[in-house]
Amino acid sequence: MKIDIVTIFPKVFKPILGESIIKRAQKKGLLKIAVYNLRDYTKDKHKKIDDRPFGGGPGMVFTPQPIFDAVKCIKKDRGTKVVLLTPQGETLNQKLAQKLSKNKHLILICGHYEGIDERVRMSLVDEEVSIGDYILTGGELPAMVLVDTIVRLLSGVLGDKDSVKSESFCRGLLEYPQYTRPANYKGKKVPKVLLSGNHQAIASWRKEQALKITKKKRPDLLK
Ligand code: 9D3
Repeated sequence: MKIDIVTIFPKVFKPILGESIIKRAQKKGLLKIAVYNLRDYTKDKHKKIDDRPFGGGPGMVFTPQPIFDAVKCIKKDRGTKVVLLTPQGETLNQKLAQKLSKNKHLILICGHYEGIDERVRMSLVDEEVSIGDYILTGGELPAMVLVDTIVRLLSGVLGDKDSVKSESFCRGLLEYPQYTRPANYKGKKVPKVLLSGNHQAIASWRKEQALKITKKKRPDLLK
């Protein structure tokens, strides 16, 4: 998979995308991420990327030209999906991540507080994504969140141990409680069943716990 990110803050991506699982996925050749500075696509001599809104009002608006030119340069074919990170988008969840992970090529455009010219949304954007109902200063963190959740779904990225498959064991439920040694920590004991060696009993205890915790903390997941 190829993911291209268009942003006015290219530097903030390097330390996050250059680490751990995302770095490994790129080394294995399962994924290629590139970050593009929107300012490099301006034709304006001052590298201006925004302007005052027509009709007046506070703030500035991203001008269409640099975004159109950046996407034109980066886009490969009809298989490329252009995603705008914006508070107006569809809220990201595991299902949307799964859907987006099926694409060969994504272009992520990081929106900003100032907003972008509507013609970009109309003519360039295939999908608008938000990461939740709270206000951030820009689409950079949401783009990184989106990349992170997509990358771990690509086949071959995770090892067998922490594989995506094991999530289907208790799919849709919160995790059961985990314990490790010692079996008795300053008088706080690990549930006996986990020390019993009875795998069936352990499995049903975990299922029961997962259900109980989900009912208490996230009843919406059970519907
Ligand atoms: C002034 C009105 N604002 C709408 C509530 C406009 C606005 C605020 C913040 C426009 C953009 C932003 C910056 N945020 C994002 O670009 C963003 C975002 C977010 O703020 N929350 C959750 N997901 C996302 S994805 C992109």
